[in-house]
Amino acid sequence: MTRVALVGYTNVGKSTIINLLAKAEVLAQDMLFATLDSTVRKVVFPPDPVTFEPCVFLLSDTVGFIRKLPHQLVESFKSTLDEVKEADILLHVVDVSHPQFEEQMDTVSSTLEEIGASNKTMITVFNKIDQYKPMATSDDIFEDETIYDIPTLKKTWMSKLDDNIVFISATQSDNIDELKALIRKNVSKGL
Ligand SMILES: Nc1nc2c(ncn2[C@@H]2O[C@H](COP(=O)(O)OP(=O)(O)OP(=O)(O)O)[C@@H](O)[C@H]2O)c(=O)[nH]1
Ligand SMILES: [Mg+2]
Repeated sequence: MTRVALVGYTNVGKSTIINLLAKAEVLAQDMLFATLDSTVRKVVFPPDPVTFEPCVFLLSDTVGFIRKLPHQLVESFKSTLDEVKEADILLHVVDVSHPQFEEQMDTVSSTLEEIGASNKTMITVFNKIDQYKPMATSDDIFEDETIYDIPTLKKTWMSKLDDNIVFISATQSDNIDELKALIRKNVSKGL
């Protein structure tokens, strides 16, 4: 079965997303559940309306990646790393409303590189668009101001990422269908 792991900096919304994806569509009576670690959920999306293709995968939540790991988190981080190493697909969750979200992404990327997990299929999930505040930056030379709203942001370095990116709000349930469609596309590729 395809394994999908949620990775990302701490507090970006990973647990909120696993609850969102696993709540309505989890096969509650499935006995496999009992043998799984509590942070792993079996997720079943309804068959695709056109192809009737089912979409079933294991989704694991993980401990947030941070620059300096507190001592008491080291043990849970080890099991997180195992989940990540065993995953076929990574859902990299980013809190796009955080002023340092780009640095946080770099921290996650270098951690993934260190554990040899940087070549996995990755879906980048820019979360918390509901509280994103467009930043204004002025150009030093021409003094013209660019307002970095979401559409402008998408045209920056983000446009160089592949099409596996999605902007959502997990708490407002914005664009969750788009996220599900991306997961479905990548899970079925791996079949
Ligand atoms: N405004 C807003 N808040 C969100 C959104 N998604 C999650 N949050 C909030 O962000 C906080 C952190 O969410 P979690 O799901 O616990 O984040 P996490 O990545 O699992 O955090 P760790 O387990 O600590 O690494 C919670 O207060 C959530 O309610 C969102 O789309 N918009
Ligand atoms: Mg969490």
